[in-house]
Amino acid sequence: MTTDTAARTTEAPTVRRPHAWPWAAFAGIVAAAVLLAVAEMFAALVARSASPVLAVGSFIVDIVPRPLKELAITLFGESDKIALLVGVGLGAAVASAVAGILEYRFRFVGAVLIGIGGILATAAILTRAGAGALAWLPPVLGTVVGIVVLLLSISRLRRWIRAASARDAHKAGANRRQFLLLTGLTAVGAVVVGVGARVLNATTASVAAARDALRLPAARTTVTVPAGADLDIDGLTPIITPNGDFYRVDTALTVPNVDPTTWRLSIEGMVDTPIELSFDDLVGMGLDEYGVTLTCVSNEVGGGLVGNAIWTGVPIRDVLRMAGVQADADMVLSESVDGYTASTPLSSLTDDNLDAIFAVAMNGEPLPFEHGFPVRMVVPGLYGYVSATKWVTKLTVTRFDQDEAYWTPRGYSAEAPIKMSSRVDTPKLGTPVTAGTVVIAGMAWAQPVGVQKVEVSIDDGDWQETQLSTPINDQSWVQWRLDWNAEPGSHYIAVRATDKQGNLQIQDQAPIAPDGSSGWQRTLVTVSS
Ligand SMILES: Nc1nc2c(c(=O)[nH]1)N[C@H]1C(S)=C(S)[C@@H](COP(=O)(O)O)O[C@H]1N2
Ligand SMILES: [Mo]
Repeated sequence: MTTDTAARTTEAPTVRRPHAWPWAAFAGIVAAAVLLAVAEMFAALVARSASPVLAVGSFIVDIVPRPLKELAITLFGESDKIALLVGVGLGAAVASAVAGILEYRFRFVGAVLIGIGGILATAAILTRAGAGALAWLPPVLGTVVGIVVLLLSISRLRRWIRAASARDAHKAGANRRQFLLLTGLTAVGAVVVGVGARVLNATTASVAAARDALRLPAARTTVTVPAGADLDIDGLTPIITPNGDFYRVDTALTVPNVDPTTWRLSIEGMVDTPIELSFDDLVGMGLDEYGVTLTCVSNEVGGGLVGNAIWTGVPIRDVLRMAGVQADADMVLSESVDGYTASTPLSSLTDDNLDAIFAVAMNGEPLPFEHGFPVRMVVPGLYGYVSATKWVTKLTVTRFDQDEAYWTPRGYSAEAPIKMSSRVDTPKLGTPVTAGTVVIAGMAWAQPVGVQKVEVSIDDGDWQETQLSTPINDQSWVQWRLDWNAEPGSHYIAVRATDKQGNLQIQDQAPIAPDGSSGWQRTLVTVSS
């Protein structure tokens, strides 16, 4: 007590004038945090999808130009979405700090800035697919509360600084305490409420339980993986990709949670009778297994955006037949619960010799959430972006000259058959091998025709035919191997495939846009003595 009083008396004559800008910036950031927390809280009450953080993030994912998207994937890989959210967060923090400083210098300018931010967030939310009727409410309420917090705290800050300039120690102290109390408490409150509500909004518990409880009827026919389908070589990709290792590509910031008991599939557009199926209706049509290799258009030559699974499902042609497709239709636009769309040629879905399916299981278990639970499409021979719609909920039978899909205006072809490709898995660039007999091995695919042969050329020498694994079917990739007598030094290994119709893999190099990469992989390997 005594020392305290002593300290105060010695300090009292010099009333320190605080640095206004850092405090104003802090007030701006607190106001933005309040905006987000209040919006998130009301979103938890009225509209789970109205989360401003995710809506703005998703909006940016959709408007970012393709080269930037590719750069983000190159830089951050699987963490590209986390990087985006961190980027959005940092951008919002800087903008709100600026709003705080401006509000301090020019009354109401910061408030207008926060208001503009709120309007942009509201617009991002309202333009998301599946935005409910009340989706505007959370961001609008959040913006109002955020602006009030900004005005109150900046006016306290101004009083504090005015009193400090006037050397009124008592008044300065009182206003300082009020400012710190207001911003401090609201900051803590915003973090607690915001994080709590976000966690609540992201709750997947009920759908996860529904997936665990799901008992699918046994498949009537199963895929037999023949003996010799997997050459079982060190460093070679397994012939069936385990679900946990399967590549994932989609535009979804958070994985959609779709409850199979409320899920519906509607078939609309150019059909005789629009129909709607429940999950039980679909599964009740009878399940069969299909082995299909899925490939992403973004896969570079030699890349890993490709995987093979045994899918359990129902042929799409059987469902289309129930609705009755009209004669002049030539495309099916499939739509996900999150608004993503793909355009698939109608003929690929109605062909009796090509098993395009609605898949409900992947390698013997219900689809993992990231791979489209409860129902996705799988079409042999077409890149995923034009066929493999996950979380699918609607098919519109239409025409290519009437409708377009998500990626079409973004620089990718409306139609995109998978280009035949082959790659070397082992030996790997940067992993030296020892001289002597070295097994060169890799994968090759030519859906839906099938791979006839794979050839390898060492140091641009003669093409040597490799040994192929026993194919599961023509829709699935194969493994290949070649024993090589490796001599010390650096060597080039090139690989190319030929399909069962005698077509040679395209040698000309093409980038992934607009319809998939091509070229023969040529990889460098170091052999030590
Ligand atoms: N709903 C939805 N489905 C989608 C996509 C998407 O962005 N959203 N991406 C497609 C693309 S580009 C590919 S390559 C495949 C990938 O499927 P996977 O993630 O199960 O490997 O899903 C397709 N289905
Ligand atoms: Mo893709």
